[in-house]
Amino acid sequence: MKRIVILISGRGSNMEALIAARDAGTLPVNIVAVISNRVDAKGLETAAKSGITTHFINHTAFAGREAFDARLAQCIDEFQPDLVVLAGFMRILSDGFVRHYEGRLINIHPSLLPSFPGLHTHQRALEEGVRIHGCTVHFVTPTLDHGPVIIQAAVPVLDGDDEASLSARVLRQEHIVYPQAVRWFVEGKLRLENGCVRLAADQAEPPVLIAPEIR
Ligand code: NHR
Ligand code: GAR
Repeated sequence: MKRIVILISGRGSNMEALIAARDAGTLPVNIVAVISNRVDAKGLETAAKSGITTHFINHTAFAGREAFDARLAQCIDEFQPDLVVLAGFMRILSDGFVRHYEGRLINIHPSLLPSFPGLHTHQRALEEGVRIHGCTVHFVTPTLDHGPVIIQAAVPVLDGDDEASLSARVLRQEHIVYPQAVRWFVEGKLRLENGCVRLAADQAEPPVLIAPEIR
């Protein structure tokens, strides 16, 4: 069974969705470790309760990004993962780190990239007045939030939405598309080839999800 390491910084609901899919038997994967850069990440507790090995690496204890990333990579590599999954991980990763995991490092970002890279995506979507918003799973490359897209889910922006209602609508879709992307990877249907996504999924599971959801 393929081995994955999950990196988190907070709540860990995307991590939970991966654990739930594994427990339901729909995601054949060995979650070998969950690593957080924040000691108070709720996801650390959740992971430990599921019997998963957890680590905390305090980024503020390092002189700079490279030093933190080197320690992080050392910790990850001890688990010999096939795939490293960023799930609400909030530290920008240096070029060296990203190159080391080329083709085996993925992220979920709470917008329809290339719109709204970076932080505060839901607030910015509301301010721009877009009618469609969503999330993107992508391979991580050195350029922040610009890696090749694996799968996207779109949701409507509704009159009266605020950051809470919109982010909740997007999050429900995140919990569907992230397990799907990881499943494709561990089943050998997904890989990065010359900087492009190669996906061998059948038509029953297209790499786009349009949520008609109006709540
Ligand atoms: N690293 C690289 N090189 N490339 C990407 O595409 C990355 C990445 C690291 C994280 C996740 C990303 C997101 O999905 C991600 C993608 C953190 C920040 C950020 O500005 C931006 C984007 C993402 C994650 N972080 C601040 C920093 O100085 C800290 C913010 C905080 O701690 O709250 O690192 O949105
Ligand atoms: C998710 O919405 C994820 O897409 C986003 O943070 C939330 C984490 O929630 N990620 C980023 O913004 C990365 N910079 P979770 O901890 O409950 O999975």
